[in-house]
Amino acid sequence: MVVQLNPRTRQSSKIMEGNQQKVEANILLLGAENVGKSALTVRFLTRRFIGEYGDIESIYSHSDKIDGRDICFNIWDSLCPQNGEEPGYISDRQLQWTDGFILVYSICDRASFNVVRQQVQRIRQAKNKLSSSTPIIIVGNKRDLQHRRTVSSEEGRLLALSADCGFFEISAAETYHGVLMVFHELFDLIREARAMKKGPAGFKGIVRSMSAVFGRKRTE
Ligand SMILES: Nc1nc2c(ncn2[C@@H]2O[C@H](COP(=O)(O)OP(=O)(O)OP(=O)(O)O)[C@@H](O)[C@H]2O)c(=O)[nH]1
Ligand SMILES: [Mg+2]
Repeated sequence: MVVQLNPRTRQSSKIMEGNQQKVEANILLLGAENVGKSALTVRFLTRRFIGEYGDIESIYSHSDKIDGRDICFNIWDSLCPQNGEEPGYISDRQLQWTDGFILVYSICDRASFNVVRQQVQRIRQAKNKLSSSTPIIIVGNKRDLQHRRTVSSEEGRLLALSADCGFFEISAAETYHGVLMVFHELFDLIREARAMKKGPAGFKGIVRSMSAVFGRKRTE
């Protein structure tokens, strides 16, 4: 089962995106050590859960189709900061690269929930370094380990509500579907943020492409 909270409606992104070009989205996974960032990434890329992932930091490219449109996801599976940086640290390079964040904690690890809380604050305070209002999805992972739960669903949901983030509780170990929902919901929010950023120019774009269609008809 997946618990979900949508921070905003989805309608505007669908209205604002007119053309059929391939769309790219850079997605950064953050969170404390051992919470399942790599498990989520690998589940999304391969539909599989393989158990152990090692200490690898990578950026993966993955093509997908959403609503008949080709999407290229670039997914940065980060490692918890080493080199003496504090656990919630996010580099400027990461902030500038990403179009959307997935912040992962484990429902059995309260310290990892606190790291996500810090990271939400950092992202919200770093507005000037981000290209636009960059969407965040908070993910409580390891939902299959109910007997070891130390963070309630309610706490996760409240944190998300307070900072205008999406929220899911999932088990990367048990289901592919929940992971898919996380990435697709974030992609919807990214499209929405881009459409909002475009503002009136987006509308001009629509008018331009309509006149191109009418123009072509007249010459046929
Ligand atoms: N029970 C359970 N275990 C999981 C789940 N997701 C990941 N794990 C396990 O948790 C451990 C850590 O998973 P990783 O995906 O390597 O975690 P990570 O956040 O990438 O860890 P670092 O890269 O070291 O920061 C592994 O042993 C996984 O098998 C889950 O949903 N349920
Ligand atoms: Mg990892």
